[in-house]
Amino acid sequence: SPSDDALRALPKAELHLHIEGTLEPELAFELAARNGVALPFASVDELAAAYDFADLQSFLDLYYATMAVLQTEDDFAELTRHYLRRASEQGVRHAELFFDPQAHTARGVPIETVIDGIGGALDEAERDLGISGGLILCFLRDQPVASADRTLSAALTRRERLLGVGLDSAEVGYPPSLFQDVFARARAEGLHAVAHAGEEGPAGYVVEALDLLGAERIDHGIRSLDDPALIERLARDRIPLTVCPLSNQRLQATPDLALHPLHSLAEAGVAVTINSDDPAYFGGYIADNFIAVRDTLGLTSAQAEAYARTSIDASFASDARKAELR
Ligand code: ES4
Ligand code: ZN
Repeated sequence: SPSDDALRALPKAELHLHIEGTLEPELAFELAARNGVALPFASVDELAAAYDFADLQSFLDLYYATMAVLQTEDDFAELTRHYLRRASEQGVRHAELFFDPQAHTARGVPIETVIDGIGGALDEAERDLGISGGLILCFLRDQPVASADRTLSAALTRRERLLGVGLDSAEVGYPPSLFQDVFARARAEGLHAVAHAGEEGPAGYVVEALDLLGAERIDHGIRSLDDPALIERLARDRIPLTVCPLSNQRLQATPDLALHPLHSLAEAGVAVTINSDDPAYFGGYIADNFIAVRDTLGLTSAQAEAYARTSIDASFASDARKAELR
């Protein structure tokens, strides 16, 4: 099977990464001190020790609390610079970054501060590291639809910065159908659409994301296996799933990495990609996910190359850029 270095060297696209989920404890404490924000932990070690999650909600509580240290445009740029440097070392050549503007505007941070900070660092990485990419604005599904609607309107002052919209945060009880109108408005602006579905929620949420939101990719989607007709549809229509093995393990979305459905989905003909979700919290970046898959489920060189190639095909990069990356 392929070496760690071989897995790192494979050219890949990162399609499921929350930029706020790349906030490492060290940087969190540095920004907390710089901005005079109190963290509910006394030290880097104490914060890192809290990364022991029972489910999605227990992670989200810590994720939203810790990101309060992000205040200025430079904070967002620094966070993104740190991530892109690590991503480059892990073979990422194209990165589509999720961000959660409502989690910042709720704290009084203007959306322009968020978008300009992350976007500026992406421009630098394009120049200095040869990484292409863009931003996907995620609506928080556990917040009111009216808030998502206001967020989209505010973000349209930076329309040229956005690749698309997505849907994240607590899933169960917040079906995609709630967001049908705001997704329609985003698509009318020419934005791509993706959505988290079937992480903890049912396969029916994946169907809703496709039918009602016009989702072009499904983030996670592992519960799709409960519905054989849906699996057939995903395969036939080439709807990619952005799967995150270490995340699923840490949040106990799957009982054990050795039982993860990644290969089953691929063998059913679904376009599956391997991604990192919130790498600072879940124990690794994208190549670390490939390595963990190799060590638990097994991963041949041919399989690893196929997953990496699928990530490029499933990206929103231009056809010219995809040709360059393959
Ligand atoms: C997330 Cl793992 C996951 N699921 C849903 N929403 C999220 N936001 C950040 N990470
Ligand atoms: Zn996610």
